Amino acid sequence: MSERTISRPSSIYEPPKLAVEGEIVSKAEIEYFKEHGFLFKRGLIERGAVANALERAWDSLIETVPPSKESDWELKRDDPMTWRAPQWSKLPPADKSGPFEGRQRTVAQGRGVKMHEIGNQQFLLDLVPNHPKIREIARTLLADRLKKSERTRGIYAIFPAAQLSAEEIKQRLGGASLGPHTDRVCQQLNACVYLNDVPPRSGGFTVYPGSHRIMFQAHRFESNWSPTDTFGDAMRKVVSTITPVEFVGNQGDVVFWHGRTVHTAGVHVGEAIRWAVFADFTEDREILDADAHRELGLYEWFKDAKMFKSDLEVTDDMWRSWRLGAPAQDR
Ligand SMILES: O=C(O)CCC(=O)C(=O)O
Ligand SMILES: [Fe+2]
Repeated sequence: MSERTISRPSSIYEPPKLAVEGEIVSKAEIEYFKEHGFLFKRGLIERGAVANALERAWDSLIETVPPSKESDWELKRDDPMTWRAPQWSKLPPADKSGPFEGRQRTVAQGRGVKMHEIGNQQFLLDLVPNHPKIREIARTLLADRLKKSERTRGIYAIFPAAQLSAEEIKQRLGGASLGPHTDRVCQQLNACVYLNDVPPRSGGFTVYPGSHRIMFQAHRFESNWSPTDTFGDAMRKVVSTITPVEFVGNQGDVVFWHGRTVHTAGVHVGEAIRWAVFADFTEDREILDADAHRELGLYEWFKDAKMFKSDLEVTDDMWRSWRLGAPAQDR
């Protein structure tokens, strides 16, 4: 798809002051979300709760992702010097059938680790999709009646590289390491929660502002994966014309983004691990079952983004399914 189009370099996101004291999402924030496709909310989750989740993320990593026996690399959670250039053992392949079909329970590839299997644990459900503030924001933006959350996608870590040469750093800052894409299945509203502080150029989640409007029009249906034959061109247009923004943030900050937004893991030339939880929100509508997803080649067990049984055709009005702060009884 787009992976081969080289991205423009990302810039660090500078959040405008749009929040209004006492309002969970201000009118200005709703307008901003419509225009740009995302909303960055600082300090949404209490640091203590996030710090506990981060400890559990480490426990899980150490338990499920062993270092390669062929290398002398050792990982120590309290020693950041050991975090660079991880060398993992090969993890069990994805199941060929059954509930975990098609995707490894944990994926450890180079510097990226995606711990999907723990994504349905209660502490993660409580921390992210069921967190009162996060849920309230998702309800205000998308729909008063959201699908009950069954899981998050899990915890996604990006490890620091070995010492990079000046040339390698230059290339990465130039956009060479970015992998812009959109997600499939059923895309309405997503969230990325930082489990640790994420300084500049340290793997911060990165989005292409306004790309949701372009990519929305490159689908047949509003939310279900349904790319039209303009999809590739739309992607190339986004990646070649929009400067992506990287979210620098703190533990407990949250990025909400429209499901059609083009995004990527950010440039990482830093020294720390980027720890984040990704979650999906959809309206509470009738959905296809697991086998129907398999038949469509869209069985992604680690996402709470199931295809709607029937979806609306794309029109010029991309917001007709969205609440966008309207009174709940109007929907
Ligand atoms: O880890 C990240 O920052 C991005 C992950 C992502 O976009 C994905 O897994 O679809
Ligand atoms: Fe993605």
